[in-house]
Amino acid sequence: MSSKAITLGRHVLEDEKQHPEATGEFSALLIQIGYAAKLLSREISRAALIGKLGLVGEKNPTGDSQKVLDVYSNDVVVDAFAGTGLVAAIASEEMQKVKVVEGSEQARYILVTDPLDGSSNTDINGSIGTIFGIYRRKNHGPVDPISEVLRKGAEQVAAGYVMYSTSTVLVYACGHGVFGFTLDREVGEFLLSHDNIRCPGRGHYYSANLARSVDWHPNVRKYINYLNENDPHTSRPYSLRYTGALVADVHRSLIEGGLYFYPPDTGHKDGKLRLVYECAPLAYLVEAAGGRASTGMERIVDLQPQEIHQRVPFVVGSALDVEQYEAFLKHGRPE
Ligand code: FBP
Repeated sequence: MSSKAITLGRHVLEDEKQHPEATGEFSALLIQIGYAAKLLSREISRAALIGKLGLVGEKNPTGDSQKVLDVYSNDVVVDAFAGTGLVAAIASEEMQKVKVVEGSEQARYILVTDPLDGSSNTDINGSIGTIFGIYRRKNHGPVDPISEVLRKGAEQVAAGYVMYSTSTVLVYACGHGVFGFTLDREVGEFLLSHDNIRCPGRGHYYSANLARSVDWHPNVRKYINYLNENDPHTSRPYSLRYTGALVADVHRSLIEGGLYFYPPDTGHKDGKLRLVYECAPLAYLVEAAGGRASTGMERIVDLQPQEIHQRVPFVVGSALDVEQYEAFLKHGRPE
């Protein structure tokens, strides 16, 4: 490995130089996320050896059975910011309420997170992830957790994800492009591996749980039939790839093009994915790379959340593919 490799810390600090008004808190926050990701990467990779597989026997705020790694990941993220004075409050998939971070009332940032995405993959060695979004505090003084967290995704100042798979990759955006870092375990550093990621305009993969398609809007089913038709001029048929982890399917769409969608169905009348800490951060990031993210009707980052664990229909990925999904949903045809 060349000593010229750019670490996450160096990248963040160089970005800070573009902000003469910066206090260093934002950089420290991003570096602390990197630290939490390293810890999680280590423990996740040996979870089967240290009794961290299986269920805890509790349900999370949206009714999902909590895995041991769900709870552990939430603790790691929360503990990583305890006493740092960097984050005033944290909203998480694994916590009913927004957590006001003790002693950090003066902190200038808010963190929203899905500490462990792809829970159904934990015990089968499948890809999993962590999703995060960062907001600047709206108000000063005592923290009003709800108003600080129920914000439009467009107000985020940074967002990203970590993917724990064949390697551990951290991808983030904070207003100047989208960058990916791969964890070099020996060195213990995230090193720049994907510089200025641009999402291809169109791909030839789609990710969706087709087992639920019987419940989907007929126009969504028309769209799938359209993708499965044979027409080399439009790169069809597309190939189906569904990992069971949103982060992994979004990562593929970001790097190779294509899209992921989770429409409403009988069991999820508003869709399955949570707006505040799953959809809004990924939408911010994918749009920063030139992609697109919506409910099929509305842009995700324009949505005003009504409650912390609110679910929304979600389609995300290559701009032309998502636009085509939206056209099918509205008109039942490609445009
Ligand atoms: P978790 O954050 O609880 O894992 O839920 C989200 C998720 O697991 C996504 O990662 C994935 O794409 C989807 O739900 C899988 O849902 P389903 O099993 O219904 O296809």
